[in-house]
Amino acid sequence: MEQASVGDVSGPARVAPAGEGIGQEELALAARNHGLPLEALRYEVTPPGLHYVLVHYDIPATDADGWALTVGGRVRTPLSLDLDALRAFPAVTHRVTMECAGNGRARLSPRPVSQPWLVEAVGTADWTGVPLGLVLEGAGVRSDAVEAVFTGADHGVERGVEQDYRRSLPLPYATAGDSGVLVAYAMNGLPLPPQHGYPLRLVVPGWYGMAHVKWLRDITLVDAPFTGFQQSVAYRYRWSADDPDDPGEPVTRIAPRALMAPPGFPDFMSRTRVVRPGPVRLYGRAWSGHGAVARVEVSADDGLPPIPAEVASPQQHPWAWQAWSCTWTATPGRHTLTVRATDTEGRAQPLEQPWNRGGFGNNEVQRVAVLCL
Ligand SMILES: Nc1nc2c(c(=O)[nH]1)N[C@H]1C(S)=C(S)[C@@H](COP(=O)(O)O)O[C@H]1N2
Ligand SMILES: [Mo]
Repeated sequence: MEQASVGDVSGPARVAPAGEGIGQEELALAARNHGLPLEALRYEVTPPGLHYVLVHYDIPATDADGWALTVGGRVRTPLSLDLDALRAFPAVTHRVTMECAGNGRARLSPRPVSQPWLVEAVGTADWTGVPLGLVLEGAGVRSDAVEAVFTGADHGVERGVEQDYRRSLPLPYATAGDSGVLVAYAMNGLPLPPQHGYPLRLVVPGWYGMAHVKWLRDITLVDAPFTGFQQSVAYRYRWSADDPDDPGEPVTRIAPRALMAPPGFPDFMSRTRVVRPGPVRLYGRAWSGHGAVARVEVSADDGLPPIPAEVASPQQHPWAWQAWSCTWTATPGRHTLTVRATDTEGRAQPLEQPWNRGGFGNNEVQRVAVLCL
């Protein structure tokens, strides 16, 4: 009998040729991994079940009883911490906006074939847990440690590589108090739901979702940069379509984005918004992993000057999205509303797609089709 291998069911990454629509495999992923219904932008903290979800493999069977987080590698004292041991540390809560690095991928042309997000892979939660620095302090980080590698309890195969989901963060960034990295055991004051990492996950404020390792079971400190699949193969910006040797640049922090809660009411199928003439309050949320959002502008039609929006102060929650709002006077006809965020570092959302082979960080401005009756 011929030997079977995981490569038989797990092909290489590919970009859809022109004209190839979203296929069955992408549909299957989209049905598992849901986004934030955009009307839920009305909530500062995303209600349970409306936060986006992304799971590469399966949600693993995990049980808080008997769960142990092991800490090892380049440490003086390897640890095995159960949930009670973690809850004995002083608890910290951070409000964090999390976004999938693949958000916007399905709007790219040509389209990288993967989870086909449009713009909705985002959510905000209050995460409670232990600062990573405190956990590692207990283990005693050796001076030759350069990175911490985080392993989840889920297992799968991806592009022919069988693996546990695993990502790393550089030291000392990972343990610095002001980076806000948490080993979290609660979401919005309750134990983590299964799909969000029960019983433990990493939270890395300001970074795209792939860094926030769920079902966290092990932290290993290493003396050389980690080169696992999710670090060196996946989650790289590769700007050229066809250079197979391009190592790419790592995907890290979240690029700025503003989203609008859809105004008026929708058509069931086309999702086109319908409004009546007169003042329409437009509102939504905006965020950036590089700092606060300084400015949000809405333009109601090409050629008209943009409407500046009021943007809420980020003061209390520096890692959470900021509410914005403005008033638009709708006139009969078809309109395209465009919303654009600029952060305090001067990064503005592009008007055209920042294409890359994995379809990461596509923060091209949102455009909302509206019919005014
Ligand atoms: N163990 C594990 N952690 C993971 C993932 C995963 O598949 N396995 N997916 C990552 C990705 S790509 C994203 S975008 C976020 C999604 O987190 P959420 O489902 O809680 O929104 O989890 C990250 N952490
Ligand atoms: Mo993601």
